[in-house]
Amino acid sequence: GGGVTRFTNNTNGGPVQVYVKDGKILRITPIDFTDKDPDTWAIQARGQEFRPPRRATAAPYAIASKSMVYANNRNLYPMKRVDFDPHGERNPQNRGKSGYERISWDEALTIVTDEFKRVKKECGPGAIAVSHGSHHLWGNVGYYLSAMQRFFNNVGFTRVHHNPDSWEGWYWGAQHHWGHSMRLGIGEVTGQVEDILKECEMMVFWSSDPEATNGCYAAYEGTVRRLWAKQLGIKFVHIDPYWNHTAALLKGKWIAPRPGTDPALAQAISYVWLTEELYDKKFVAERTTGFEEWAEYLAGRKDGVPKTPEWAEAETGVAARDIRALAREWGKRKTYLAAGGYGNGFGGACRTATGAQWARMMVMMMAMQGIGKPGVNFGNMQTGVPHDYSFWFPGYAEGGISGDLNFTGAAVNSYQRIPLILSMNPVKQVVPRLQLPEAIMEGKAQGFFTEPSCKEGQFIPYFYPAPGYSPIQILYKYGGAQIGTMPDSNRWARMYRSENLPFVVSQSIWFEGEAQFADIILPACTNFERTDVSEWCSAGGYGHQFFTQLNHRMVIMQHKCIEPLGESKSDYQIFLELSKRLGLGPVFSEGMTELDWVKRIFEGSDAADLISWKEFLKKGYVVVPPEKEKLRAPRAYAWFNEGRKKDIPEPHPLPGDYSGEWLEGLGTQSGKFEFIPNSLLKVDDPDRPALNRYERSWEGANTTELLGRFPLQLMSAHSRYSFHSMGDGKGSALNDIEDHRLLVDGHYYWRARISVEDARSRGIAQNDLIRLFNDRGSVVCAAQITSRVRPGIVHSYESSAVYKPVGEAGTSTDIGGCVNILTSNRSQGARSTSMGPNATLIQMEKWNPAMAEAA
Ligand code: MGD
Ligand code: MGD
Ligand code: 4MO
Repeated sequence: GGGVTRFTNNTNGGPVQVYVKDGKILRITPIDFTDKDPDTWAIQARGQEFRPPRRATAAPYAIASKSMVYANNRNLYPMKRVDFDPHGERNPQNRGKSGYERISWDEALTIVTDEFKRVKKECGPGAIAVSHGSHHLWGNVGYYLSAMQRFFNNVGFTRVHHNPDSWEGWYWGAQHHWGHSMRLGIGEVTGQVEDILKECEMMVFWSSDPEATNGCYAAYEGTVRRLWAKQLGIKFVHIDPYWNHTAALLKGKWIAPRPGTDPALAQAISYVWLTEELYDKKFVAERTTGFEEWAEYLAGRKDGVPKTPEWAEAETGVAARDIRALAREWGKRKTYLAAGGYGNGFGGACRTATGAQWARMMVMMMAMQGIGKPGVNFGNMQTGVPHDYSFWFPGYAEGGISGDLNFTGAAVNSYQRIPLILSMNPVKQVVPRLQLPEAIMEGKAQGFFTEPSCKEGQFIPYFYPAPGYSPIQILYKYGGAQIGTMPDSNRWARMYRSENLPFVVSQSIWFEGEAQFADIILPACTNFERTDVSEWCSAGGYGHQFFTQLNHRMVIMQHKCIEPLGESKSDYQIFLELSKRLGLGPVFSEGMTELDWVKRIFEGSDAADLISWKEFLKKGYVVVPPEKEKLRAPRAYAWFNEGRKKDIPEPHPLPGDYSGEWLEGLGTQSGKFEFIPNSLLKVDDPDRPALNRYERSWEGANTTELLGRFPLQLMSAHSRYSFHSMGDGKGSALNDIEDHRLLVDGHYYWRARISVEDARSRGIAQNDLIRLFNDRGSVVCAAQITSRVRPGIVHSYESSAVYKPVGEAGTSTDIGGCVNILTSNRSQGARSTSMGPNATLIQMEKWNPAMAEAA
């Protein structure tokens, strides 16, 4: 009523309803179901029935969407840096210093396409590099893997190749023991919820904080399920140097190892299992290889160091009696291991010097415990909901309208179901994202691929510049989060000032982070200002079946709720306009509008079997009915445990990756779980020995020399409130959460959590501004003094959207809160391209703005 229209849309943190009046968003709310929506599943266990509430939850950054749309730093008009002249002086050294002037769309687009043509003619293929984030506002048409990929394939571009940052240790380590390359090394995701409710007695959360990270994209869907586990009296243990939000909600035993020493803790637990015969001998004998050699290592038969709880106490700071008690209880009870927030692997302590060692230990421990028998598995109630796994709607990594069969997951389903003109990038040069600054400034870089089709793909190195290709001349930056999100990120600020980079375009929604270094800014709009369609929490690709985290699968019409603000345009429209100037307009659009594409995707998907197009447009969403109880997907790894062929609904691994018959065994050479992986034996990598022996972090509690100057270990986890940079800064409502940022003298400072003891010894009081620093840089945060961290540890979040140096960019103190300025860019191994930002030592002191001049 009152001229208010209710639309729907979808976000990284849940689907929402959007109330609009007079072309303005009034409010944004989560979706409650009606009686007309299909039934909700229920599970009977231990004499009770468990059924989730009939609604969709929403994350803080979803609810804050309105303030992101109307942010005070929206890019509303095309802009040109005042002292950038494409036909004269370009002044790259002034990027980030000089201001901007408004120009017309026509002028902006012409400058960009003229530059494309110029560098292609003058320098040759590869001169245009494209750098995007890992994430995106939700959708299948507007996503970077969709419209952007389609456009740049038609231009030809050097891809800035992402390391598997969400999966690091799992990808480079764990997958060699148990396969799962197509999930980048993490495990199967079916049946865990029912199994936990029926069988499980204890859950060990190991660097797992789903109440902060929601697994990924799943809002608070898993919370109710974890509360069921609590209600059933399942015992909880939390292994995390930070008393995290999940621990605070569920309670239980807190074990706080020194960051990065976790592999030692895991080895001591395994040692107790070995010596006290608390492991599954039958499983180990029949389903695994290499255990004898591993057992010898644990017992210290060769190196003379038995991996006892006392040995681990010295490394980890965890009392030997606690380690022994945990090992005994774990060995005797039916236990689930939650590794990382998603539970089945993915994240956790994988982004540190010892990340691959840790992820390897997680799967090796589960192999000792006989994974797949009732009540013994990976999980934390985040995955394994009883869904209809046969229902298909494309996830974003299935490439949307890209038509790209090589680089997206389009070849799995999309290309057969959603006909479109295919596209392919003729440029084979790639550059590792983690070394983009070196590639530009020093002219060379080397990387290893994120390659999901097999576990050996990661061993193949690539080099920049690639033979026959031009060095990068144009950086086309889509979004601009990386000073907040990439390790040792002052490098990015320095890169932008380089003479080697004649042209920088930023296609961004907000003027934040890296956007201030662009020569031309093309203003994009949010998903609330354009049309799209999507399934909630469906990633596709490596994130196969991510929707398993939800209580209900939902396909959402992403209505265009309001007109784009100012002169901003959807990314699709920007790429269409650029295509037109390259003579590629119809090839890009196929004569279709964004709404036409949405309809094509909808009609190619199984959603069209559930609801008519008209009804879908009107209602805005459709809930997928749950699978009938007797058809429910089986428990993960039950097939492997029981020695049967694989019977769970996933298309992994590729047929050629089985060593026996199709569906027989894991994706390893032996088909068994390999304690000493054959694939690692073949490469002889000193940083990843086949025998997963404990190696200390290169920057941590044992690097005594550094520790003298920088005695604190910095942890930079994922923000509970924003989704990386999305939702942070920009005058968003999230700024008002004092746990996220704190307003001091008109500036919202990023938070750092420090211990009572470290605060006292430095004269720091609650909410004081503090300067965190090391040899790499210096960042100011507002102190939050808390007992949730032990002395010696500073806990903060990565991913500040705001980069605000007080002096020279790239060297001076940042008051925006980009703690990644402090983190180490060292790869976890010389033969991998991986990040280990949690291996970082710092010092801190009180700060006041007057110190800015000195810094
Ligand atoms: P995002 O914020 O996801 O971060 O790091 P990034 O991928 O760098 O970046 C998305 C960018 O795309 C933003 O700039 C956003 O504004 C832009 N964008 C989003 N939607 C649109 C759109 O519709 N149009 C346009 N034009 N732009 C859009 C994430 C990365 O961070 C990840 S995934 C992990 S797992 C790592 N975690 C991590 C850590 O644990 N510790 C430390 N220290 N660092 C970390 N960095 C990594
Ligand atoms: P992290 O916050 O990096 O999240 O999900 P995760 O990788 O699970 O780490 C989880 C916990 O590990 C933290 O509580 C941290 O204290 C602990 N930890 C860190 N180092 C160590 C260590 O050495 N030992 C031990 N024992 N614990 C350690 C990441 C996932 O989250 C990803 S990859 C993405 S892209 C999404 N990002 C994201 C976001 O940015 N915001 C929100 N709200 N949700 C998100 N969900 C996703
Ligand atoms: Mo990630």
